[in-house]
Amino acid sequence: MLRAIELWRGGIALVSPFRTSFGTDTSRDLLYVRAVGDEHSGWGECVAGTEPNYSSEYLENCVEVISRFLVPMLCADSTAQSFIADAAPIRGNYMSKATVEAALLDLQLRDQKISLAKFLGANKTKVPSGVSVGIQNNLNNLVRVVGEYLAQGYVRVKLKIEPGSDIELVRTVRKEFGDEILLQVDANAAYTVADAKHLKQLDAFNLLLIEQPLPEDDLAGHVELARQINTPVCLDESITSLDTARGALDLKACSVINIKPGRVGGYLEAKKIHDLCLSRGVPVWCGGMLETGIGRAANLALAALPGFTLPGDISASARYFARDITPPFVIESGHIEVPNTVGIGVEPLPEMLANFKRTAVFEVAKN
Ligand code: OSB
Ligand code: MG
Repeated sequence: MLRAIELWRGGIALVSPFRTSFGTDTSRDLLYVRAVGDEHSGWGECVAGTEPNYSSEYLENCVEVISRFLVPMLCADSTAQSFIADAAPIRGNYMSKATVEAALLDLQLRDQKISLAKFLGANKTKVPSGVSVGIQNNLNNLVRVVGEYLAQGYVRVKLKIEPGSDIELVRTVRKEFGDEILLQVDANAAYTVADAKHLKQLDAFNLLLIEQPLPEDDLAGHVELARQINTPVCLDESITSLDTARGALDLKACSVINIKPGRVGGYLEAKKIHDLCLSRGVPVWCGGMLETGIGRAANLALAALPGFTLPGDISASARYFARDITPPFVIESGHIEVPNTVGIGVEPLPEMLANFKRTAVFEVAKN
């Protein structure tokens, strides 16, 4: 039975600034939802950023939506599944819904004594680990940073690109590290379809894919671009649901999908998108939002599903934080182990949680 929902707020510094085409992050503002039951509690991490620049959602807005609209929908019998059905009238707000859903799932799976990986249908005990490399100040730094990650065993490198910082980055990394490494780029919507000819130069570098080249609403532009370039187009920001995934595939706006549970309203929807892509032979991979161990643990469970045939952006804790909120996830021979105990398999360390504030407690009505 669900007794209460708590909101926990805090922050954590990144080990190095992370620059994308939409901005630079040096730390993460954190919001966790804790679902308190009779015997256990479950944790969910909100992936929204401080500012609405990756998508229209942002952290303070999630606090408001969760407190004002989502929590009042809960009762003692709520499950992740009933919550998602009840929350259907609330439009958008995917990251807010995903946070509450994740906490409820963790709680109910702990009660049922099964792991999230098992619940979702995982068939792997560890997953290959890729790394997302932010835009660097110069090419020397890029080579150094990529070299360090490769030395740590990361099996796939993703370079963030933007107009003015693209073809040369890829050329340099290929020249330095060879044609064998798995390499892809992510533009975070920084181009327009008028850049198709420019982006076609990427075809020379045998990339796994180009992620979200154009604005999230520009599906027609992605269709046009995908026709003109040979590099597979992968969508991130544009895919917010099973429906948008199906539409993008039907239209041929993309041939690969980056699945982020936060962006699509939770793990249940993420699983549906995975199932659709698996049935169509469309490769998927698990994206990241610089999550701490709470979100990372749940993403590892998802990434262990059979359709996740490309390495994801789930790196080791040390790639992000000097000290994670949970026991650290480590990379070993290019892989990270999938938690296999109950629920998401981890909890915040008490000494780390001591730096957080419990900013709200909502008692849940007894039916
Ligand atoms: O576009 O995939 C993205 C981080 C924050 C917001 C958007 C993105 C990213 C990343 C980092 O690329 C992935 C990670 O290592 O968590
Ligand atoms: Mg992306």
